[in-house]
Amino acid sequence: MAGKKIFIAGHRGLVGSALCRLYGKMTGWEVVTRTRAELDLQDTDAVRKFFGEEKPSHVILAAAKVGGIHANATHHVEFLLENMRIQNNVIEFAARSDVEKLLFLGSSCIYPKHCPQPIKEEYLLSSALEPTNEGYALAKITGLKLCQHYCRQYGKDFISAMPSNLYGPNDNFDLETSHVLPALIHRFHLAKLNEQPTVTVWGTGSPLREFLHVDDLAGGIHTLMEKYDEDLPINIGVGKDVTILELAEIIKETVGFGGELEWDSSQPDGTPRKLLDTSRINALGWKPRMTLREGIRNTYEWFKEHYQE
Ligand code: GFB
Repeated sequence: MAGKKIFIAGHRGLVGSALCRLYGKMTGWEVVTRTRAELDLQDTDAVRKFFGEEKPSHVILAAAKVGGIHANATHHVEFLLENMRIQNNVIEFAARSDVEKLLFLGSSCIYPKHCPQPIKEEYLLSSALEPTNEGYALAKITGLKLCQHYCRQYGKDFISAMPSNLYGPNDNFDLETSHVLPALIHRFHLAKLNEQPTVTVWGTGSPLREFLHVDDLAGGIHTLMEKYDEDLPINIGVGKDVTILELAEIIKETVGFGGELEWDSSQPDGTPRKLLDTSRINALGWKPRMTLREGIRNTYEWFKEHYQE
């Protein structure tokens, strides 16, 4: 087969940069990327022009407006509008320019707030969503449904992957808008530097979360690009979870902070648990390699080398 040209949309982000690290090492793949200044994925005409000129054979849609529980709970309009604009443009013009395969990235937050755990893909839309991220979840559900119907109606090999909570290099570490793992790395790091007696952690500490390092995710995505062509979304996760309290204690130890934890119960806990059933992707031969402690160590080292206050 002629050399494959893959467009990695969102290449500077947490997931996109991990995909570039992986595909950049592989022979037979030409990687195409565009910064937001070069190509605004919310601009329909610009996306149409890009696909008409570049004609990638493969697309991984890892570009999105993302954020932690506080950012999501206070910006449903932006999470809905911007993500739907991005995914509608990329998915439609990938279909119109005969892209051979497209993978759309969703999130474990698309599943109902209360459903049996671990969560199987068929539980989608079986009951109400978690309110704090309804905007983002609805956008991601429409994206996976658009791919599913392009597959069924037009025979497009457009697949959707639903990862658990992610972390790793190039994450957003902002104390207010980021996800819990990078936020706590940043917060414990500052507390250690400033010799603070305590660190404040949001919520009660009792929710459970499943954390997958993005370099493991990238391997899972490549497995799906090579071996998966069904119209059902497919989960990618590590198959076990930890409480926010346990996570905070691992990060406290990794950073080397000697003080105490304080809990800010004015902040929401969000969904109580969202552990993914990963038996379908495991059956394709993929499983994660990194333990949570190794992944947090890797991420903290990256943070110390790159993060500017
Ligand atoms: O990672 P996180 O922001 O998002 O929050 P979700 C996870 C849990 O960590 C919540 C607690 O119970 C928070 O109360 N937490 C404790 C903190 N301290 C902090 C902190 O300093 N920052 C943050 N952010 N949380 C997201 C969705 O839900 O999951 C997104 O909102 C996306 O749309 C993402 O789907 C994967 O895991 O609750």
